Amino acid sequence: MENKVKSLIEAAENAINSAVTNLKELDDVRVKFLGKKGEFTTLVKIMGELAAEEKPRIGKIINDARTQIKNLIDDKKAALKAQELQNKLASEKIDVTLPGRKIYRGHLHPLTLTLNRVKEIFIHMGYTVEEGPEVETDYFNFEALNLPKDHPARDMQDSFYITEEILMRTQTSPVQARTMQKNNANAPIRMIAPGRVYRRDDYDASHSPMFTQIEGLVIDEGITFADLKGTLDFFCKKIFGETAQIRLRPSFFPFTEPSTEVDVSCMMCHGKDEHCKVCHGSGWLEILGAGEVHPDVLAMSGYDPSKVSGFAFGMGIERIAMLTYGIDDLRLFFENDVRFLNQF
Ligand code: 2NM
Repeated sequence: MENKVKSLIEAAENAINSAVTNLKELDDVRVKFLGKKGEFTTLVKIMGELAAEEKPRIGKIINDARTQIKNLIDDKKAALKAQELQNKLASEKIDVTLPGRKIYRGHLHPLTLTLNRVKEIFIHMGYTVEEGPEVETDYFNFEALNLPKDHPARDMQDSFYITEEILMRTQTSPVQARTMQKNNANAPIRMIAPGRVYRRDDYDASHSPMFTQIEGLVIDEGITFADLKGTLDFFCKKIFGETAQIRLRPSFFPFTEPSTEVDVSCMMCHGKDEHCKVCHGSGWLEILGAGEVHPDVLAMSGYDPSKVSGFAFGMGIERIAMLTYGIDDLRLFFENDVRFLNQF
């Protein structure tokens, strides 16, 4: 019996020291030796067959052995737990001295940046910002702007018609007509209308069937062509720099009379480089159309041309952005290649 206990201790010692590599295996050993159906339970059962005088001595031996094995298991358990913590600390170790990972933030599109700059200049001068629908009626897009039914700009070839009477707006001027009609008669207006416009055009480096326009309208008593000139001169100096100059050439628009095309002095070469890629040596860049609002346009929207007068202007934001950022292909704005967009 004593030998049996001795070999049991040895077997348990061996199992704990060599076979066990984790807590689960250790628990298996515990069950095998100390569990309800384990080796010691069997020993205790055999004890019943011993002589009465032998029982206390053998009982003590068995109890001591059980305590010994229990202690071995507890020690091993503590060692395994310490090792596990050590492994966890090693695997989760972080180097707090490493530099942080860069987080890439998005930013506004170059056209939005340009549009915001233009808007800000006019807001600074007291203009309101008005918006209107991109799907327009023939009436607001053409009729109210003095474009008669047989005007070539109304050709199906030039506009995206949805029905006979509804089309994608070809300019933002319908917003001006809507604002005038919404107002009390002859109420002063100082507004800009930014937004997308649509024309049946090619898609190449300088044309797009969709582009961004900003138009302006000022109406009040005594507004003259000098106000138009001063306003656009101020605008060009703000957007292109204080050395910018403007030049006006006579032109024609159905909704203004007289009408003018506005050029700004070349900000790349200041007219000094005959090979300049931007102005091609002319020294001037065409950037705006403008004029005094046609009396019929005023009258059609409830304003009395004998009491008030006004000026209006329009420009393409893509063109302004191309000039200010030095971009030579319009399509870059619409194709959203991040290698292009990241530069702004
Ligand atoms: C341009 C050029 C000239 C213009 C006219 C009007 C309105 F509604 F008052 F009649 N809005 N915008 C206008 C005038 C637009 O764009 C090149």
